[in-house]
Amino acid sequence: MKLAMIGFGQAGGKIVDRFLEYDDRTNSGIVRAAIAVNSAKADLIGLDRIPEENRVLIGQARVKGHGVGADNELGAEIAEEDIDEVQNAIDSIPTHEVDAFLVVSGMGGGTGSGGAPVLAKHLKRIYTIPVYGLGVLPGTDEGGIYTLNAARSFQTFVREVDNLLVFDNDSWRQTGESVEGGYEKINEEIVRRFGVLFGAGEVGDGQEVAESVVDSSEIINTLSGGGVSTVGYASEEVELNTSGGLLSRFTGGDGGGGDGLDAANTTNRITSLVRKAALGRLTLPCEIEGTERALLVLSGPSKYLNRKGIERGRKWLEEETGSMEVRGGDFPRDEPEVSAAILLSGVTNVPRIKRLQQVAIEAQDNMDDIQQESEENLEELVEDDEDELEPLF
Ligand SMILES: Nc1nc2c(ncn2[C@@H]2O[C@H](COP(=O)(O)OP(=O)(O)OP(=O)(O)O)[C@@H](O)[C@H]2O)c(=O)[nH]1
Ligand SMILES: [Mg+2]
Repeated sequence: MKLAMIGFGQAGGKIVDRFLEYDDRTNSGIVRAAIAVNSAKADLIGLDRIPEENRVLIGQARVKGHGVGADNELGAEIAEEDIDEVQNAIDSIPTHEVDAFLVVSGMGGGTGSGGAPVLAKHLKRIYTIPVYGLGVLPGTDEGGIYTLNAARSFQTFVREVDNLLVFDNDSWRQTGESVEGGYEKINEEIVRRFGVLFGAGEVGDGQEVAESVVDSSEIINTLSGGGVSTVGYASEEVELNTSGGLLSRFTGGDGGGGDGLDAANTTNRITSLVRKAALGRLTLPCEIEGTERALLVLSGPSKYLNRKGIERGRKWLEEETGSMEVRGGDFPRDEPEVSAAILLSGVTNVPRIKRLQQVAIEAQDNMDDIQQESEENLEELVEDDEDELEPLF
């Protein structure tokens, strides 16, 4: 499917930049337009691929191009104040050629964390196409302010978008790596997983037509109904030789099926990839049981894909998730691997989110206490004043 991607804040901009690179490399055609919004000038300059005219600096009057320093309320305020500037950039994209918006942001900082939900709300008011969020949760070692920002941002972001796709940095960070090097790898993982999913609905001319190809409406239907989504992924290398070519005649495939491939092997490979994808590391770890809707996308050279494998994988997913709404299909690509990507939409049992919600509630209680305290202080002050003033009247 074709997306208009808007990266909000530094992480958001970097990830959209990587999506453009992925699009170029794989010819997947999912990024119809790319925009970056930030309050930090240096971060916008540091982007590689997003066109310069699509880089929008907000909050100049307030923070002079220096970012908001993880103040997410300030991030939200400047997004509201400068929403027209963001809209100007969006005006230049052909939204009639776009299937959905994808607003991408790191939820732990200030600019993206505060601004992305504001932008999502604005887009929903103006456009009829779906507005999805791709929100990145901070590592738990980043500190309290990042966790608190994420807790707040998550609450509003999930309410404003049609579906919030989540990636949790915390379960993907690797020890012993520099933060930057770590983000490089993490961003690659983000782009691969979401790229395969969104790319599935975008089989172009000249590509082979799949047996049961996934199209954009299936992605949209899986995401509709809202809530939080997570993505599982697994892949296996296969030989990429053109059918009827020299290599395939000599190697004879691995069992002597119709086109040199054993159908049972093909089916078994698919079913085990589906299990690995669903039971392995998800972008947001959770219990898959209780998932409301799911979409299974099998991609790879079409001779390695078959309907039976996909059907079995789909059935297995239905049993494991308990969902009555599991879609599945294939995405033929000439790459030397077969992969299974699984979108689990409307997941309910997510320990990380429960902890974040707890943090938000505690912070709210603290705020209420502080507020009440300051109100009491104020009352006392006024009373004191009244006491003192009384004799005068
Ligand atoms: N996956 C990923 N996460 C990142 C990356 N850069 C930052 N983050 C995460 O995103 C959070 C927010 O950071 P930024 O995006 O830099 O924050 P910002 O929106 O620019 O806001 P301010 O810098 O406070 O103005 C951090 O706490 C990290 O968890 C990145 O390249 N990839
Ligand atoms: Mg920043």
